[in-house]
Amino acid sequence: MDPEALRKYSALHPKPAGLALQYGTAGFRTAAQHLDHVMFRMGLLAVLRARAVPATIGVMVTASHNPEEDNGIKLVDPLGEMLHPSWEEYATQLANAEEQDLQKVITEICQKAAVNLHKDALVFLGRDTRPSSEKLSQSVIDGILVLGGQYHDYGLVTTPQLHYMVCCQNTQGQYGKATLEGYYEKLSKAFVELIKQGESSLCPFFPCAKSHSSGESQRHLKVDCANGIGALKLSEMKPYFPQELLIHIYNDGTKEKLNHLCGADFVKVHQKPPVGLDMKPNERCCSFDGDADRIVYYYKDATGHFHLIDGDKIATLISIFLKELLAKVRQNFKMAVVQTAYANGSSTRYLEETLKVPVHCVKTGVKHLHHKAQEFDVGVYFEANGHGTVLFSKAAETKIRQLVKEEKDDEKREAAKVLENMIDLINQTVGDAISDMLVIEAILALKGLTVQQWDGIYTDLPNRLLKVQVADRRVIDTTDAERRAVTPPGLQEKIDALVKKYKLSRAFVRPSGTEDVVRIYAEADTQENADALAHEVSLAVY
Ligand code: 16G
Ligand code: ZN
Repeated sequence: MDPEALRKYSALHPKPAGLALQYGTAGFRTAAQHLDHVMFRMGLLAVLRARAVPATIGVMVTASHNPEEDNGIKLVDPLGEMLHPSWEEYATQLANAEEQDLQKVITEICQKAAVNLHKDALVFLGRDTRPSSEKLSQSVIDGILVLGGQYHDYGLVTTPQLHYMVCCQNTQGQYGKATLEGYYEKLSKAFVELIKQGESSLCPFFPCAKSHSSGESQRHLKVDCANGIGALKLSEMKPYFPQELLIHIYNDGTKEKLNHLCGADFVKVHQKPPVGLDMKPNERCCSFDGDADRIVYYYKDATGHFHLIDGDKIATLISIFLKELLAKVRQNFKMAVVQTAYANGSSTRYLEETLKVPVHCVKTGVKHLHHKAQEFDVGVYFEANGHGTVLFSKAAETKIRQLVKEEKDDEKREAAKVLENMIDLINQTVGDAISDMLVIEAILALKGLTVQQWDGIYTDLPNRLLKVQVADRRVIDTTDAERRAVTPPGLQEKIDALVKKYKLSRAFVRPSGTEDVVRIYAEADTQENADALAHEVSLAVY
């Protein structure tokens, strides 16, 4: 490391005095004009991480569903996972170091993490469509180069595409080719094969699929791309499945601002359709978020009533489908669903009692769900907000591929074939709106389900999400996957007493990991009761 070069380049990316940021659940995220030094320093950190593992590391410049004026950055670990928690700590230290301490902090990280400064380092870089992203990723590059690292800049990509590239690179191509064509080809080949399987009389779901795919109207899907990167990447991918799915892109970013009155977060939070997408009764629609790692579905019924199909219903649909196939391949694979406290109570009840699939609840944040899901042969995880994917254990994947090649029993082999294509279609590195969308579309086609039938699997309990500003949100500490408050003393008892007043009720409070607020969630038998309970709990928090 050349201290003089570090000083010189760091001076070109000065830290605003007094600014302290934290690497939170979604990396660093704030107003774009405050992030230049963070970008430079995360370039440095990515090189250190790449040398410590050693492996290729990813850096994504995005602020997901935040307003267009914001930006952010996240590091991606070798197999496409979120950055290891011990390195989140280093990221925070490095981002907040004063100019004169930068060298010292780097040396400390190198010592603590046993970084070999002589190793090669390769960093994969990607960015979203925010106006600030291009310049900010140049600052990341400056950081990479100062420490002698190398980089490959993928330019405009979705967050999950970057995760995919990093995983491909570090598994020597076993997961796929680390190019955009590689991603499009892998996913679309699996999708087209699934749709084709649905047309064969050997399909495990025959004749459901036949009736579905013959209905031309069922092949149309309206996609709100939040005026973001999803629009660019989805239009690049469309030609790979010209007939199987007819995609209509809305909010493509040519007219309006990113995430403005549209996108998955807007639709989920406001429980209403995005602006800029005209919905006819019973048409199937979905929304991506700003970096295309989240998805929700919805439709309007004949009376004009809006129906949201969130991450919980997506997890349920996928679980029903996979459970049926797993029963046919008869391998005793262990399957489970991972949710957070925000999962609608009806979804948990349906999964446990009707579908008889074990459900686990973990803390909010993709990394917690992902980690838990890795314990099973088939781990389905989704947050209610539409973040999620499915993980297959190596053993299960190997067995499924073997059944496809060698199994003589038609029923078993055909079910394994569907599973094999699902494995290839699913982005197992992280939740991916494009991949999840194709998974859902394939399932609806194979099972011959309409969006209304999917929605009707269970009825959501009415719920309300509130946020309140308190003097210090850290006074609230939670346990039991954030479902119970342990501090301040007495708060949980108050919540328990309030919950008892209503039927089918549940409520919890937790400090946000991304905003300076406390979040309150309540559900109950009616919307009035859910609203009242949430309000009463919010008063107890003050
Ligand atoms: C982040 C998380 C998301 C979580 C949200 C909760 C990732 C990639 N993203 O956006 O999963 O739902 O934070 O925010 O982990 P909150 O702590 O403010 O409620
Ligand atoms: Zn996102």
